[in-house]
Amino acid sequence: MKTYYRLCVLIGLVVAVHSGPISRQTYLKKFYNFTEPSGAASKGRTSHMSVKIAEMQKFFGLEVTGSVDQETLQVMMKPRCGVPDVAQYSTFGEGLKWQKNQLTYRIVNYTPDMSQAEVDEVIEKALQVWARVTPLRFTRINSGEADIMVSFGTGSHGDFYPFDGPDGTLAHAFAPSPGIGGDAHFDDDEFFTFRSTNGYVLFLVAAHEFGHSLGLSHSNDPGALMYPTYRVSQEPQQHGPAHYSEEDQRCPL
Ligand SMILES: [Ca+2]
Ligand SMILES: [Ca+2]
Ligand SMILES: [Zn+2]
Ligand SMILES: [Zn+2]
Repeated sequence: MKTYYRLCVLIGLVVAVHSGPISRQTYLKKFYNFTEPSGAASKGRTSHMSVKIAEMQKFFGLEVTGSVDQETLQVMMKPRCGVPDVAQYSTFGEGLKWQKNQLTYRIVNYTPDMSQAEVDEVIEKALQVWARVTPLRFTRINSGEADIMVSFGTGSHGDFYPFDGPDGTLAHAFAPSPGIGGDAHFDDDEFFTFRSTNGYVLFLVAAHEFGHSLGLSHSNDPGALMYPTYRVSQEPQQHGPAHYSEEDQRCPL
């Protein structure tokens, strides 16, 4: 029995270590196209890594030192979008545009965190954010392939970008193109919420992801909707849970 107990503690520790904060290396690989040089170039690896750290520090307006200090580490640990900040290197795509203004979307499945009616409303409102400022119009379909397929999944979920459990990456979306292009995936290991402060507000995450679905990449303006990390403003909540964009639009929920 005692051995069994020890084993459980041990397994618990292993799980805790593996689900801990993302390593700096993984972060730079995922979001800054850090690649490990092959062969004996371990010195090259260190300097290549510090170039990538500097790139990340520059993007977030941190002091550019090329080494991971406390402030840099704090940014790395923030929950964020899974699309890289240097999108030109990524198969998520960049600079692509839909060749039409009438787009379809389909909600493929639902999160258990919210009612289906809430998810439907959130997705529609998040798309309307973009319909208001572009010529694009969105029509929902319930079967077949839509331009923007919206789905919830955990871990490996059918593309080359597995989710990572609670926190870390919250969602990702692909730039316009046929097939997976335009599609938005949400990590269902997160707790999503309609409007409470407990959990990630799905509207904020979705409105950001749909920016990628329409071909936008990340902005380094902390006030912009396309800023890569998740945040909710601390202002009084008269019109909704948060304001989210550089045009100071307010959440319509
Ligand atoms: Ca698609
Ligand atoms: Ca996650
Ligand atoms: Zn993003
Ligand atoms: Zn995905």
